Amino acid sequence: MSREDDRDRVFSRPLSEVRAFEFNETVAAVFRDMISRSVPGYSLLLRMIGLYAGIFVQPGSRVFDLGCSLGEASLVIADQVEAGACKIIAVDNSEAMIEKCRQHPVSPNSIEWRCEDIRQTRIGNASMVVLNLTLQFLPPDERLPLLRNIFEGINPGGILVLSEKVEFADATESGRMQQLYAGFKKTMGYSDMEISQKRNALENVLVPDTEQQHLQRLQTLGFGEIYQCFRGFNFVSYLAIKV
Ligand code: GEK
Repeated sequence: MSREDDRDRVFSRPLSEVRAFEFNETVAAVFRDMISRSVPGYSLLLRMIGLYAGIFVQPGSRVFDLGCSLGEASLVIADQVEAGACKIIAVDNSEAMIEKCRQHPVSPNSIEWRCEDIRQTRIGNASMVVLNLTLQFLPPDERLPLLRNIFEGINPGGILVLSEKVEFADATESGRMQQLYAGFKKTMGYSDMEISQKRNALENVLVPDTEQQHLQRLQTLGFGEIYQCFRGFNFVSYLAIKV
């Protein structure tokens, strides 16, 4: 496939009907380009995940990458930990995504690619769990139960990495961040029509929480240290440590 074929053009033509966004084959084929141009700081988020892996992954433990898409976070983690030191379980319920992960030219033995709903994944002996831009796709009332399952499966000293698009309670801040985020996407080469059609497709599919909701949930669960290590416009990433 040429670089041009990898370019995200999913919403570049006027659509008579904008359907709900799906992680199907069309999206999987261009996903690397789509996420890199849509999430401010995406490559930095991956670097941070690699950095955390070097510090927090415990020998003999397991690492979970939940909603792994094309497995970028798992590949970065595998690069940071010694071969055989831990098992990385990369989970996504999109067959198209997992199929592409399995075809990856360098798929280390330490990674198990799993096509599964993350609500069914049994978490245990985990020193690191990654939810990099995934929780926002779960129905809101299923987020706390998933996070509780994760918290209970994390070893003392282990971590959760939670990156999300966020909403703002304050109307001025909300409007400003939407304006800046649309401006960011334009700098990344998306047209006004692409931005607006994608926004419509994600309506009710990606439902963001506020920063307060995220922090409150992580505190309620009992994470002893919670740090917001990244914010770019309306995207944040937390490092939560189970002490
Ligand atoms: C990255 N983490 O590149 N079970 C399993 N997978 C799910 C579920 C579910 N219930 N719901 C959504 N997904 C990645 C990027 S993308 C973020 C994550 C984005 C999967 C979905 O199929 C998709 O691959 C991923 O979560 C979200 O570091 O597209 O904004």
